[in-house]
Amino acid sequence: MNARKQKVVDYAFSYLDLEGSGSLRVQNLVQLFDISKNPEGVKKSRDQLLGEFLECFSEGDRADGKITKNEWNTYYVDVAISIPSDDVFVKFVESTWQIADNQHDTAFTDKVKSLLGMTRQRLLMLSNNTEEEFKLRSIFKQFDLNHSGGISILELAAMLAKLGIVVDQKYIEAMHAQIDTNRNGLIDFEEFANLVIYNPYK
Ligand SMILES: [Ca+2]
Ligand SMILES: [Ca+2]
Repeated sequence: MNARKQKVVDYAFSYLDLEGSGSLRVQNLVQLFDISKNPEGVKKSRDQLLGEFLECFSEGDRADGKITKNEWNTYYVDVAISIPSDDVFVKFVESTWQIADNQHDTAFTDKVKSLLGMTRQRLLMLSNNTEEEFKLRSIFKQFDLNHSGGISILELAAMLAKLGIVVDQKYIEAMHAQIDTNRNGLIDFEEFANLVIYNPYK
């Protein structure tokens, strides 16, 4: 694999290893595995792709339900052979794991981090610098416009506008993905409180 391919493969691993444990769980990845946005040039079906993916982690030492960084690399070395184009390969890895475009670009991630920091500051201002749960809950409710119990990407966009933070949609999506740690598509109260209280995105 050349440097460009390696970079996205490394990034995908760290992106998926939420707890920084150094290995990924096959079971979790199967649920995420997405081919709906595969770039042109990748013609295989989900069953085929997932089959090859699972096959790679089903032999000997590799059959323990976990994927180490090395095993991850081994898999993608094979994939890279069947997808010679760097552009197609990068898009393929991004779309499989729903990594937003450019997210592994350092300038982009730095900007997302600083936006998260800014959002946190404004939320703290709004709560008069208290981190008390009832106060945070009432702020959270204001931004959960449809009372679904979670903040969607659209609701996050409205929240940021209200906080005076105006940015492109791609940043909003990336911020949402960062805050939504359990990846269910909504920022629930715990995830919201994490952002405000712990500032985990320094
Ligand atoms: Ca909602
Ligand atoms: Ca969530």
